[in-house]
Amino acid sequence: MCCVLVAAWEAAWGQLRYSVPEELPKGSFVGDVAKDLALELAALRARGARVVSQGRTQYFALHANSGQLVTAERIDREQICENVELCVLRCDLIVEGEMKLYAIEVEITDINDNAPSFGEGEIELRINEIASVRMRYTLRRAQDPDVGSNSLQSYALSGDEHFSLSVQAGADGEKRPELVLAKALDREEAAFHELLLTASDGGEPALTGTARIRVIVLDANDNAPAFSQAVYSVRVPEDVPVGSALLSVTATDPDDGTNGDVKYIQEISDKASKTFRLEPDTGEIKLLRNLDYEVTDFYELLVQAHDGGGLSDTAKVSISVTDVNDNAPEISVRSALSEISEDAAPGTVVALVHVQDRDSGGNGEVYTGPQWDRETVTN
Ligand SMILES: [Ca+2]
Ligand SMILES: [Ca+2]
Ligand SMILES: [Ca+2]
Ligand SMILES: [Ca+2]
Repeated sequence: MCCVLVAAWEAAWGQLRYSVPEELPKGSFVGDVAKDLALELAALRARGARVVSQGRTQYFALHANSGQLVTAERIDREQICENVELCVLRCDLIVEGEMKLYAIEVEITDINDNAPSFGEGEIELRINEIASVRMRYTLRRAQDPDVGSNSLQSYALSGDEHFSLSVQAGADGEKRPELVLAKALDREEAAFHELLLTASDGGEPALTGTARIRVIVLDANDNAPAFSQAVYSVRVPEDVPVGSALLSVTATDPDDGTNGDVKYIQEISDKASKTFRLEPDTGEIKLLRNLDYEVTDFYELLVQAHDGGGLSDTAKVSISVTDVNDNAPEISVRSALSEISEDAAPGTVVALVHVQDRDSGGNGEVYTGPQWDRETVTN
């Protein structure tokens, strides 16, 4: 396998150049030094040939029996040649008996041993629900320390029709992913959006890295409170005690926080405001003073629901007061004869009596009958 990957470079100006992929196991074949330098193995062995790397770590060794250059360490291209496209290690073959030194260059070629990575944690974005479609949001870039086609090639986004992906190429050729708002948000419909950003390199096979994107949709006051009914009607008996709750009005607002906080207000110009009190927090309508069907049998109130962001709704409240038999009939003598002859003919009018009951219907019907006797009239 190693031998297939390894290719010997032509020796030029007495210099040997080889090329091996990174991450080969220790002892892997790099180049046939003895053959390429036309040195005899016996001479190499006899004269004490060795390979010395430039730098602290000895990456290569000379295999004494075969005269081959082999790896003395596993070589990680990304570690020794960070951000360098062409990664070359240099060493010298020293033949002590001949006092000769042959320079050797070994190019370490890249293998696709790193997947693109977005680092730790998910990407969190906070976007207002009224953000304009086509707004762009910069996303974290993925890193892939490999080079060429083994490095980062493309991004893809999945998860939600509200968002699409745009990849901009920077001046340095680096790809910058951006999230684009493709469809208007609505916090009341979805307060969060979960997306998946995938980065791929161009290796064979391609490696990928993913990042979860969590979009938190911030609230705007885009809903007015709405009453459950346009008109609330209630019938209450006139003797209902002061302080009683007669009915409740309810408005809902799906927004968040103060944008969805509903307070109820009774229109103060209303004459009914002295009789009824609307509780601002609950929408309960309570009786402030006694009702009297005989004075007012119908009230109409206008009530408003306000949210904390200045939007409101109005509803009508109709209160019908029903009669209770709370009045005795009143009798008044409008005119009467001061005296009457005892032989007055039957049918003589002796007094005009006015009988009144302030109640209505059956409660106000006055029955004048046998209890009316002579004593009552003359007294
Ligand atoms: Ca890679
Ligand atoms: Ca690599
Ligand atoms: Ca609202
Ligand atoms: Ca909202």
